[in-house]
Amino acid sequence: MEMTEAKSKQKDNGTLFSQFMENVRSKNEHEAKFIQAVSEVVEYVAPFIQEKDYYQNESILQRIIEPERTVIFRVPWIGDDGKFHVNRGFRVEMNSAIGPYKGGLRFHPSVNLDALKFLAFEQIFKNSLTGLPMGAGKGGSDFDPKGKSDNEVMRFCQSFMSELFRHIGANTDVPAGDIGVGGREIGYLFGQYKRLKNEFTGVLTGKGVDWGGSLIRPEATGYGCVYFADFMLHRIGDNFRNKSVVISGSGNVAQYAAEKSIHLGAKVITLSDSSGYIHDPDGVDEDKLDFVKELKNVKRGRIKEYTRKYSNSKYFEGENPWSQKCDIALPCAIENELNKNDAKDLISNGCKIVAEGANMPVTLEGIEAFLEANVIYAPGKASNAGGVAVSGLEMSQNSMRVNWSKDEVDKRLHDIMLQIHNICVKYGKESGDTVNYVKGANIGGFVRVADAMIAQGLV
Ligand code: NDP
Ligand code: 2IT
Repeated sequence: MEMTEAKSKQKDNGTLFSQFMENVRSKNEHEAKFIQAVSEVVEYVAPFIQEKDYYQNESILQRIIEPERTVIFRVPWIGDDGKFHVNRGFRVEMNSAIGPYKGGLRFHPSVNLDALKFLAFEQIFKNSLTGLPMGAGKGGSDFDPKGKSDNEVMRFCQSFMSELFRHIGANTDVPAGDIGVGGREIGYLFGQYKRLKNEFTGVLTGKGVDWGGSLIRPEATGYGCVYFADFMLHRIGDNFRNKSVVISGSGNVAQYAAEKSIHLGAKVITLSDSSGYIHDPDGVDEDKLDFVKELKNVKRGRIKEYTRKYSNSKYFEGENPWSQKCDIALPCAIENELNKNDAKDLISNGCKIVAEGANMPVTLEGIEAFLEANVIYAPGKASNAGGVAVSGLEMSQNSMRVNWSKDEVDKRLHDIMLQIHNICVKYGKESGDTVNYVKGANIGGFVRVADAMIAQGLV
């Protein structure tokens, strides 16, 4: 039987896209995380552009996966003991179609080109969804700040910036924090940039509020993630009140996801770090959260110490929190921290909503399990966009030389998260009233950048 023209075109395109993924795999064969991130996007964007010749004729997918520029450099520094150390520094300048490169710096032993390419790729779609004029980048180093003195961290940051400064700028590339890079590191990096360029500009975000930073930036990713989860709940006539929430991580994102969950009347029962997790059956309240903030941000201690102070809680060494019964799960630590088996545990324990605070914390098989079980699942590029969104607001305030109030920034953050939610619903609507937020975020994020790339010609 002869195929209709449309069907035959569909088949050709199916082959075209499996060939596309084949090429991505062979060209980046040692980059498993990057391949994972690309295949999640292509799964949804490929069918969307099937009938749109202009995206295909202009090779948008082929161009969008290739960083515009990647810088790799040596970072030498001296330890407190007088010994020499060398780390590797990176900046992946991924896409500048809709604004200067924008994205965080990660200091963690797992940092390599693969990790940063996946993060920079995710950032394209995330930054696009915010509606703000920000392109995409990511950088960092395999330097491990754990166990280092403040002076060692300062010397490392100064050395890192001594190379990075020539590649960045307020209108070129604006780095920020990520894992292992918080207020302390941004301060040292900013100080060195200012010294080298003799310029006080908004070249980094996440700065201290007294020297160009924005109120609500520390809270933004965690708060934004909970706002997003709350919008998903509202769509099905529900909310956070009295829900039990399982959170992984105990760093910047986890702390403020916990804080906003508590504000909305939920009970946060877990937090974790790379050594294990704590379960508090009474819930982490605001006082207990203050203890965690002091423990992690000032004393730089381990989450295990929570159980010494709060005796009703229990520590699980070497485990993640996904086996705990909950209504809402917010993975806020690191990529691939929640696999298919973890997803199955959450599903069988009745979890209804998963919103990613971290970048790509759920594996592809985990996502599939959630979607099959009709768990409402938000990918990080949508639900954790609040951090970079407030970074964008910090850039605006720096350009205008003004400081917005806490309420002003929080309201803007809330509005941006709502707008992202609505874009996901628009592009992710499926049969009946269901929304596939992965589809919505990928297509919604893609369109703006792809159209800008076409408008700007072959670059
Ligand atoms: P932090 O460095 O403040 O905290 C990271 C947390 O994750 C720590 O509790 C850390 O524990 C834990 N962690 C690290 N590695 C592992 C592991 N292998 N298994 C379990 N837990 C681990 O980073 P952030 O909170 O800023 O970042 C967390 C996530 O959110 C990352 O995926 C980041 O990319 C993403 N994100 C961050 C944004 C921001 O604005 N900061 C914005 C958007 C996304 P330990 O102390 O033991 O290392
Ligand atoms: O993954 C992320 O979006 C971040 N780490 C924040 C980036 C930023 O530029 O604020």
